[in-house]
Amino acid sequence: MSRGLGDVYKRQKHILSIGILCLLAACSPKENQKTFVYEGNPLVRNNFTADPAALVHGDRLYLYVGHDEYYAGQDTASGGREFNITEWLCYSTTDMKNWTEHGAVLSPADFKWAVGEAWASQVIERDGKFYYYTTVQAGEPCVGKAIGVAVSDSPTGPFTDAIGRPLVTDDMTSNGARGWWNDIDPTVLVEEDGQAWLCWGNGTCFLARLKPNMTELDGDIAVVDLPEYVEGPWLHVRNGIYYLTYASMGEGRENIAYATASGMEGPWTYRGELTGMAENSFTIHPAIVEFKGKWYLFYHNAALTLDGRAGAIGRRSVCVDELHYNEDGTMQYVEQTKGN
Ligand code: FUB
Repeated sequence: MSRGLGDVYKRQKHILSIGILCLLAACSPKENQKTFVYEGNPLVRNNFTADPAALVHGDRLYLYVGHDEYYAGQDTASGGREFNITEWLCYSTTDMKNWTEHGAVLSPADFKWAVGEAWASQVIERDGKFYYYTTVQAGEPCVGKAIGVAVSDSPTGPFTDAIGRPLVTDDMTSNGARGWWNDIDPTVLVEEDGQAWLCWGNGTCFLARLKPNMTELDGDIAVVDLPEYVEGPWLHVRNGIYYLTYASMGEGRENIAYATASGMEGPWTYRGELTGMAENSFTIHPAIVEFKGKWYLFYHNAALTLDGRAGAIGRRSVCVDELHYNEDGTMQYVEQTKGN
């Protein structure tokens, strides 16, 4: 009798071990996925990458970036044509040191109405679905920069167009200084009570509620007045303080500044610069998340030389530095470091 019980116990232990192994296998990077170890900034060194957006899900931090690609003529182009971004890439980590490459997870070609160009994005999770809000160039009849939303059951895709049309088009907002290309750079925040907000814009910072389905605006589009606002807003909340961090105009190039409020409807109080300008780059673009007890600021510079090509306005590199808060909730100025 006691031997019988021992056998059952051994068998259960065996089954448990197999279960744990399967779970570990499912959670670890697949064999054909490439990995790399963080060696300091820039974080990604085998591709030019820009416009970081970070998402923490479970034990893992996912980093979504635009893939800055070289094209002949890039170095003499101007007016936004310096960029050649035809896909968004995803990387992930469980410890900020060992990174897994998930490759391209979305491309403008995944939106039937798009005619190319993959600018800044953010991915967020709600009720088990992952929503990819992103900037794409829309074709007829909504010509101009537009915001699309794709959805997936997994943070690494596949993502598919959630609504078959842009969520925000040029005709929905006033044009301001940047004309047809001011509807770019979406950021999304879901409050504890479930209210979701979409914020975006170049030259003007737009803000609107999202319906619970995450794929329709709910009500009017407001404008948030922020000093030296250029683009790249990022929303986050910590201890009841709401933060709107953005690329602002520094001395001829962008730096990062931010404002805070006690709620999404404002009023927003300007809190000053969070960083200086990025090395060798006209643009900079913030993403802020808490991961395993530490806060991080992701941004890009253009400090990497890859395949003999120096960093440039359209050949940028994502970096990360730690972020610290003061007692009163303001964020401490972040020095852009080499990270090692
Ligand atoms: O990458 C293209 C554009 O440059 C982004 O949409 C802006 O935020 C700026 O980084």
